[in-house]
Amino acid sequence: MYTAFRMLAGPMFVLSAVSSGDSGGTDPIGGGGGGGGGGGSCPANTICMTGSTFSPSSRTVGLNTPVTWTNNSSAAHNVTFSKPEAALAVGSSGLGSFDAPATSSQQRQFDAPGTHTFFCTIHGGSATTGMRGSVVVQ
Ligand SMILES: [Cu+2]
Repeated sequence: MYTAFRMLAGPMFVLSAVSSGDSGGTDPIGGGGGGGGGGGSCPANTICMTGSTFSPSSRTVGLNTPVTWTNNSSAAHNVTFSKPEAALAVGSSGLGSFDAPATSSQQRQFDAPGTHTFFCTIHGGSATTGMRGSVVVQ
């Protein structure tokens, strides 16, 4: 009995040594699990970035209504508009396309009705494929 116990303890020790060496270089990527809270509940008029998707991928808003893009992930994204000139500044913010570093937020608004397409070029997005979304302004 005693012997079997000691044999079990051996492999466990090796496993823990391997996994602790493994986590040496990484940041709190595990903390991204907290994004689970935002998974189904991105706030109103907001488009969240989780993993390599925009969620929800489409929002319908009124004219001149601020839309917020929030990067909840630990990866960098960008929001590149098909028509950057249509993505207008909100307050003192910038206008047009923008970079979205981890945990950042930015707002834009639109004064023309229609579908405004945007995508993330870092994750293979274009107007028709990859990481992309749209704001429908009416
Ligand atoms: Cu991206």
